[in-house]
Amino acid sequence: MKTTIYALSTPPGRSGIAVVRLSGPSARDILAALLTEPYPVPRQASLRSLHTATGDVFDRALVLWFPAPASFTGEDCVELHLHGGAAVIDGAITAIESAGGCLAQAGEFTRRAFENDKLDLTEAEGLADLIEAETEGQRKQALAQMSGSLKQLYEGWREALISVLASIEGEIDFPDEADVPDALAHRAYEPISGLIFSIELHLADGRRGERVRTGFSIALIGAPNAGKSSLLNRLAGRDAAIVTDIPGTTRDIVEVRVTMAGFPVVICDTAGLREAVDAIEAEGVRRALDRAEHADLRIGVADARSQSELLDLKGRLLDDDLLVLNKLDLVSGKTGGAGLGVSAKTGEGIDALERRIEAIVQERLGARELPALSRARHRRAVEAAHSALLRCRTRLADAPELAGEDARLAVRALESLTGRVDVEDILDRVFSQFCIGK
Ligand SMILES: Nc1nc2c(ncn2[C@@H]2O[C@H](COP(=O)(O)OP(=O)(O)O)[C@@H](O)[C@H]2O)c(=O)[nH]1
Ligand SMILES: [Mg+2]
Repeated sequence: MKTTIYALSTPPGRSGIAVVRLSGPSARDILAALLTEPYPVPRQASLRSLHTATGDVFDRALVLWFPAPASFTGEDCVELHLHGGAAVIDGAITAIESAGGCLAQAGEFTRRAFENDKLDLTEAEGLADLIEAETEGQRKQALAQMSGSLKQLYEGWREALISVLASIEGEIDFPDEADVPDALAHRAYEPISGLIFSIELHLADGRRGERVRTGFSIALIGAPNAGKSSLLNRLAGRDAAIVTDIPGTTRDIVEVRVTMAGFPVVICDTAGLREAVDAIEAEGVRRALDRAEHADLRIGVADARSQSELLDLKGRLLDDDLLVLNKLDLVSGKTGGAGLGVSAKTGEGIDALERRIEAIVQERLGARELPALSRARHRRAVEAAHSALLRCRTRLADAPELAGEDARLAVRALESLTGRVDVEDILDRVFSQFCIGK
């Protein structure tokens, strides 16, 4: 028999209300052990005095009773909306433990909900992301995923593939019927190609969903003293990096996390690019180049007075990157339109630069019609399904048995996404990221 678990589901510490949750076959009896007044009606908040085993009243609080299966976990559940003081919570824990409750592990409530088919693995991940969400864009993506956007997509592919698999297997079972091999290749080719196309669209999204979760990265690069650190501080709204007039001040990468267009953005200040004067600076330059290569966007910063800095940066930036001409305050007249003119010193042009960055972030991360895969785990499984389908398609005409095997592999890859097939290590990894009480 399953244990009955409990946990404090609100953060520890003093608060107006603290919620302790119970789930499992004894949840009902444990609540009964705390009460002397009538048992609450299902799903209705009831005010009750709560007692420890020795008869001590530890709180007068709202209690909720959710009989299975209409609960978050699908099991009998109880919620105690206690007053959020340490002694009250201690009293509740003592009373619950002496009535047979066991402290839940991280993510155990959600894992039970998953085991009872209340949600699939992608929805559980969406729930974890929603709890972690710090920006509006993250919230929207997490909420859509928690509501089944990825599940529907993957389940739809799986169903389509299973009907293709059925026709391939029909062919293997009745090989003698006239002209069937050609018919099979004919029947299966189109739907498999359609699936391959949808999967390729899903994969080729510039890692949008993963970036929404982890942050869009921007690297500031340029010559020493161009004003990269000053610009970082402007964008961050605080003195994050040291600014001096000594070239080569910045060596380590300084990262600042900001929210732009509702998405998390990580801006990195880097060492100025030049022939380094010592080993430390050389390492700084190496790191700067490495970061620039892996960033989602590079912002080249040049001193607006220097033609050579401008030329050097043009060689380092990609088409979609930004070029900023700094120290506009020292230039008389215009900058000639080669880049965005700003002054990190006076603040001139910074608003316009921020709007440009926001537009880029919005364009690259903003919502599309298709839901975005949001984790490396999804990408690996979708890629596995994709390569199995490519093999399947080439084998349709000549080797239907092998094609069938490939189609089955693709089905399995899709099923590992939603957690339909048991992949214990994946489950452990997904649920251990939750906090205790969720
Ligand atoms: N006049 C002026 N000086 C600037 C501006 N931006 C940075 N500086 C100065 O240029 C020097 C180098 O700045 P810093 O941000 O450390 O450049 P970095 O080496 O690219 O990080 C410092 O003395 C700054 O005060 C600007 O827009 N106008
Ligand atoms: Mg610097």
